Amino acid sequence: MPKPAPIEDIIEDDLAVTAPKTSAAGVKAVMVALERGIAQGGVSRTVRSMLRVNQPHGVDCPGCAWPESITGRRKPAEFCENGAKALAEENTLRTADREWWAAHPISDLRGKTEYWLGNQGRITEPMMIAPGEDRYRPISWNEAFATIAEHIRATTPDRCAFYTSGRTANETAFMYQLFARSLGTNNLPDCSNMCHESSGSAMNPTIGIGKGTVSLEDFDHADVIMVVGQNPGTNHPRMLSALADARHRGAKVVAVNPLPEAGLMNFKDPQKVNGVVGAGDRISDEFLQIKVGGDLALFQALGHLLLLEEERAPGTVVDHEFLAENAEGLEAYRDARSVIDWEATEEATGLSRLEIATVANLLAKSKGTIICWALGLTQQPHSVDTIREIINVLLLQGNFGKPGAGACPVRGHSNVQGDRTMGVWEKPSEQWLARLDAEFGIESPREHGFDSVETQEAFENGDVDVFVSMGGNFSLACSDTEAIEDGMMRAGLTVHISTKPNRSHVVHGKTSIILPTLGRTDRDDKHPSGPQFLSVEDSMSVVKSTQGRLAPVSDHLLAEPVIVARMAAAVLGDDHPVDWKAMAEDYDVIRDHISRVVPGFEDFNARVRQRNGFVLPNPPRDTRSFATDSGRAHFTISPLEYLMAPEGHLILQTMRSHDQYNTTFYGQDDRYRGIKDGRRVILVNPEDLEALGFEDRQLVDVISSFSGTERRANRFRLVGYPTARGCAAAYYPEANGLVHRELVARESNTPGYKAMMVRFVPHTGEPSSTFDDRA
Ligand SMILES: Nc1nc2c(c(=O)[nH]1)N[C@H]1C(S)=C(S)[C@@H](COP(=O)(O)OP(=O)(O)OC[C@H]3O[C@@H](n4cnc5c(=O)[nH]c(N)nc54)[C@H](O)[C@@H]3O)O[C@H]1N2
Ligand SMILES: Nc1nc2c(c(=O)[nH]1)N[C@H]1C(S)=C(S)[C@@H](COP(=O)(O)OP(=O)(O)OC[C@H]3O[C@@H](n4cnc5c(=O)[nH]c(N)nc54)[C@H](O)[C@@H]3O)O[C@H]1N2
Ligand SMILES: [Mo]
Repeated sequence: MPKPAPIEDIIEDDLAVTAPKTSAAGVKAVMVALERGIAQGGVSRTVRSMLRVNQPHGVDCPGCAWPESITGRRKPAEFCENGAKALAEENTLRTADREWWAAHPISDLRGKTEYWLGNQGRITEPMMIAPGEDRYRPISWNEAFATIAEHIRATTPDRCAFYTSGRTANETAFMYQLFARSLGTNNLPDCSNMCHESSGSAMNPTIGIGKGTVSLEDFDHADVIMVVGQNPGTNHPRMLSALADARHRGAKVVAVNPLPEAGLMNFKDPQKVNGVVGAGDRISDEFLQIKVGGDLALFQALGHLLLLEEERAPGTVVDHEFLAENAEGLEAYRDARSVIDWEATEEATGLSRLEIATVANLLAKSKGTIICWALGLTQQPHSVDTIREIINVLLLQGNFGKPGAGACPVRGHSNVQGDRTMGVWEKPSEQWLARLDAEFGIESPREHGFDSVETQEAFENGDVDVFVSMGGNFSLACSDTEAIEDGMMRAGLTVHISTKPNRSHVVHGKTSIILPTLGRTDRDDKHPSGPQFLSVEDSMSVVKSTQGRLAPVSDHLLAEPVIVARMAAAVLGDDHPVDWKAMAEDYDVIRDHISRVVPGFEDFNARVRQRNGFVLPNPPRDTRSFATDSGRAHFTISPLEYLMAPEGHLILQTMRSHDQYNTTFYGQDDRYRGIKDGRRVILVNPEDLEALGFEDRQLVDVISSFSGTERRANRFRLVGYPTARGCAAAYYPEANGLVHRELVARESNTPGYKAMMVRFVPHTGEPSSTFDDRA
């Protein structure tokens, strides 16, 4: 197939808006997926990769972390429109080769949108730009590793940071954290810091695990499933089948969201006849259109109502037996929840008392409740408290360790959960470090390292000499876009292990190196012991293998574990106790180490080769045990807290469109929300538009206020949209410049991407930053 034609950039003035869709998926979704795949990589590559996705011994979809069934219900095609787009992105035959880099001075690339950058294709060989140079030039792998070693040796480990994006496989992640710790730092920020950190911070101390406590099969048994702060139609489309099946069997589904997301309303299963022709299945029985940030108030009210009902009919709601055996703090919780300020609750949630009571009634009767949540809950100042209130409500009815019940934080990146299991964390436990040290004969540092917001701060303060990024697009994923870009450009060396060009490559350190790597779907067979595979862990703690089979677009790509091994060997020298080379040559060697260091991975090499992989131990789910300080689950008490917009302001959340994967854009549309050919939009309730004196489609500049400071982002178009009153929504990453770095969730330090206070002024025609210039 000839190299596909270059893409056209986004022209924001082409924006078209139609009514939001009321159902997700269906045949249209399959068509879109196939078209995108074929345009990028041709028919044969597309079909070959799509048929192997999420099948036993196949390739794990690089899209999301939603699991496949391990009990045999797997469909012949276990992928969704957006997973297929993720594959198409990676399988593209477009290349950003040395001629391409030579033709584009860095000043040009800085003026391009991320959409344009990402669509230039796969990077084909290592590239470097040094101080005084105006464009990237090819270098050899040896020269790249020698340069990295020189920079790292010239500084101290605490001035180096090693970022990980969640696509990184288990084996790579394990080696990467081992490298950082061998060097002497726990500066291991990761995308989890910006994502579900709040979930871990709430769950670890209360139930003794930072992961979900349900399996996919629990969806077959639950009476009530709540989907809170999550847009599965776009971000976890395969979850819709589980919800539709549950509803058919009689389970009630409750959606809680400021937006009436298409996938939460109706679902057309492309694998079923009615999905092809009919209106599709209804998904939600109840839809609570909550105000952004109102969930803590909602779950406190639900707790209050459940306790009232228990008082009315003792023994029917609260699971006293479970609580007596497994939990503590019920008395205090009951006292705290015995009173409620309904006026404040209605103001916080934007919901009526009746709406909340309807859901409380469903919960009271439920014998098994699953509560699912994602980023709508994790990226606000009071996020950790909100999630603790969910845990409280689950505990009351004993919703742990029984069929059809549990906590289900739905994870993002396909291996973000596994990366943490493999020790990518800036706050490792002593137990982890001791096991690592014993296995390898090294001495890991004990001092905790930087998380991602602390890394941002270090960049801004000039405290980063070397930044290494395993995947990801740090500058664009962070808050405070201008400040992080500026900080990154002052670092000594930035190194990006990447598949495609992105913004972080062009707002680089004084010296910058890009190391092009094989992707999930690429064949990894240049090893003395033959072709290699890797492994991942999904959102429900299932570990399984993943193996690509497609021919790489270039002969000069290296696999991620090989890159880490060669970098580590170059930096740490020949007499280092870790045998990096052996691990790079045969990934079974890495897995053998993992089996001795990571609990639950015993006999890893054999078990990962089983057809459906294996399930990690999950004490709350398996045996109702809670590894907290006291060995019991904890109720917690938080004051009522919610987001309050000052006069003339709205609460702004940022979210993903249907055509993007985080900072990667597949296209220019958000089909389900009816937005076409444009991304610089702010969705606002028409009544708020009127109250604030703005017109639909008016061009505005947006000003966010935080703690006496302001951030500004220019040239957005207002779009009247049925979001909750008092709230607004914009796309990530266009609106990231509006998020002040210090606006974070307490305890988890996750950026407040869904908690900005904004006002609008008519657009003045002045671009405010480089980022806006590219509109
Ligand atoms: N196709 C595709 N798939 C993806 C991704 C992608 O970009 N594209 N990203 C992956 C990653 S890394 C992640 S973490 C996940 C993200 O998955 P999601 O969490 O679904 O992602 P967001 O688009 O941020 O959507 C947040 C949802 O929460 C709602 N929301 C916002 N604020 C509030 C609030 O205060 N309360 C409530 N109840 N709801 C609120 C928004 O309206 C929106 O529906 O998806 C993963 N999967
Ligand atoms: N405003 C706002 N900001 C947010 C969020 C939000 O909801 N709102 N969400 C946050 C969340 S949940 C997350 S997870 C972060 C995401 O932050 P990141 O994980 O840093 O970003 P991604 O966009 O997922 O990374 C995309 C890049 O990964 C590289 N890549 C793709 N495949 C591979 C591969 O196989 N190997 C390697 N080495 N590289 C690869 C490509 O070069 C691509 O440009 O963003 C956060 N930022
Ligand atoms: Mo994420």
